[in-house]
Amino acid sequence: LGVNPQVNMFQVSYHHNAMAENHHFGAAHPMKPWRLTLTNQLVLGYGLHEHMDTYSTRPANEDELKDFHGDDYLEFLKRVTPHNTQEFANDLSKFNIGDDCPIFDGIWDYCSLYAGASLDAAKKLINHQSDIAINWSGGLHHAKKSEASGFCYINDIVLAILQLLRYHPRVLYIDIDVHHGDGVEQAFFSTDRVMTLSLHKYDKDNFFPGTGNWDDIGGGAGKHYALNVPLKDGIDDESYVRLFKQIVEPVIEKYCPTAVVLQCGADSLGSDKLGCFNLNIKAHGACVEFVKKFGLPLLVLGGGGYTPRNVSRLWTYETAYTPSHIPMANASTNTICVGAEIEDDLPARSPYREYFGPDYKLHPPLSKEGKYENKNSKKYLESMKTKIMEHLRFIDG
Ligand code: VJV
Ligand code: CA
Ligand code: ZN
Repeated sequence: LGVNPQVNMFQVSYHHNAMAENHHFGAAHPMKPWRLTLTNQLVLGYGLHEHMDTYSTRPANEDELKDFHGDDYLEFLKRVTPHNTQEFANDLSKFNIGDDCPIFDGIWDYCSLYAGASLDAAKKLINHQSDIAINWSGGLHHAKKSEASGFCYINDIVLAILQLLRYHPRVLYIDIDVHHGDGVEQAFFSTDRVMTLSLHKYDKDNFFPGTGNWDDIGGGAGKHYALNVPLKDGIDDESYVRLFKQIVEPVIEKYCPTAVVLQCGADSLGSDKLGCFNLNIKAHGACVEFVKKFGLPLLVLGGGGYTPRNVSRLWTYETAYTPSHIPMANASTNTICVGAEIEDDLPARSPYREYFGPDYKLHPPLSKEGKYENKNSKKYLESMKTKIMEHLRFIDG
């Protein structure tokens, strides 16, 4: 592990609580909170905690959650258990409880912990106690005011942005999860104080949540302040990173955000159990690095990611990469958040090493030739970029 403190210009805070990881959505459910245990073990295994301020997070309290969520919905989440679910029969459909969002043991603790972590992280940025704040347990972008959706119950992102808005005039939200960041977009649909940008697989009828086409742009005072980049199956490293940079740079230059929230859903990686893109870890990380280099207060959140070994590889790499300011050409290998260069060989002594075989590498090839052919032509991607540029003409920073 090579860390050069001279080039480590960013103070990074890492918000973590092992309690959140011990929850189970159900045996066969794709959302597996223990992917966070795997991530934290790798982060510790590489010694990255020595280069960050690590905080054990506390649960958010009900008043904090009420900043966005409905009282009756919160009351329901607080009281419902797998054993008393029958008593809440009328509420289940109202709050969209079902296969995607089941009731499981400790659901309230789980939700309040990941939300508390995002709120703590936002407050570190507000107080200038950190430049980059990381919460891998957050990023649950589908939750609505009074409705669970897509494995998300409490929208920690909306809550964190509401905190940032107390001190920051303009917040930019960027979402690289393979799914549309619909809950965050909806919450800030009609304000120009938050710009939301989501890149995602879009197929109205066959891919969740079916929203986020290019003509979905916000409304009222927020018209042109919601941006969506609908993509097709199989997008590769080069096209994704190029498109991301081509869009994010002018967005930041035009909108002039004073803080940025980045949802780093790992289901946009190749070989994800639910995803359909073809990205490798370095390409996903290059997007995080690109955002980091603007030097704005940055809240880094998790999100989707359904192949736990790759989720943990990615978020470890992005943790390492988050505090450096080393120009890419000079960085000999891999450094995103803390500016630490971490080896491709995974730490030798790790309690979960068996999950990473047979290669035991940080960067196994994830893009599978033929699995998802790249259906995004150069021409299509160019046209999506052009559409975004047209909306940006309406923005005055
Ligand atoms: O596609 C859907 C909705 C259905 C109805 C419910 N059935 C279970 C699945 C089809 C139309 N939901 C998506 C939700 C994706 C949420 C992504 C969340 C994030 O990454 O953006 C942020 C954290 C979906 N895709 C796959 C599944 N649900 C799925 C759910 C299961 C399952 C297998 C697949 C739930 C339980 C079990 N297996 C046992
Ligand atoms: Ca997205
Ligand atoms: Zn997702």
